[in-house]
Amino acid sequence: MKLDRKQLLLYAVTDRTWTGRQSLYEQVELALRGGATCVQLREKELAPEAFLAEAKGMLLLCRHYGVPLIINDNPQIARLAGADGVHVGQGDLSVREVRRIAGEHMIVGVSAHHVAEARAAWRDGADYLGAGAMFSTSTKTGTTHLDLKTLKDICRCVPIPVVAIGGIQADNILSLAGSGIAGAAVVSAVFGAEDIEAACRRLTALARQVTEPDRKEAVP
Ligand code: TZP
Ligand code: MG
Repeated sequence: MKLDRKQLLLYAVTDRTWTGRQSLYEQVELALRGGATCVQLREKELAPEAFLAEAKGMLLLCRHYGVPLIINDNPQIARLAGADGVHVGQGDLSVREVRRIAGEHMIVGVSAHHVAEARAAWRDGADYLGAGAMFSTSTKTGTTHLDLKTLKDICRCVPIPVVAIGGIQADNILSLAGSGIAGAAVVSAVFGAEDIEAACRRLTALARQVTEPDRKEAVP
């Protein structure tokens, strides 16, 4: 599956913190019903067998909605599950190593925090970049703040699409308008929402305003 920048509009990154009343699978389905355009399965604690079984189930779900499934960090799981891509951070495997393990056809996303990292990731063959943290977040520790100018510079310095990440919510996403991003990657404002489907509807409409500045649309 080749990546289109439109598929990055609302990039839902999973987190089990808010499961219990609903399973992660049910939560992802609500996000997809609400318009999430990409799903990243981010599992930091799960044993490999459970991770693989979950990835296979999520892939069927994502296929049903015509949305790519990206696996965080783990190209082996991505290959075995038949997922569409892998996302790696600066301290993880290189793009080349990911493709060697998971296959040349894989979508590979790389986290970048400044122009030099962005250009290096693009030269290495990344298909898209994740840039952040744009706002304060309690979902991930040890993040560094990335200002709007740096986000713009990153978007301008590479020909591949960029998603912003980190603390993005309905009440701050519009401040990213004009930065050049293809979309927003969101964890807590999706999976921590009381009504995940409604939260995604709203975030998707707002993200369209950010990525298509001339668009006039009612936001639910
Ligand atoms: N990478 C940079 S910030 C972040 C990740 C995975 C966490 C984003 O989570 P949230 O809840 O959308 O702030
Ligand atoms: Mg990582």
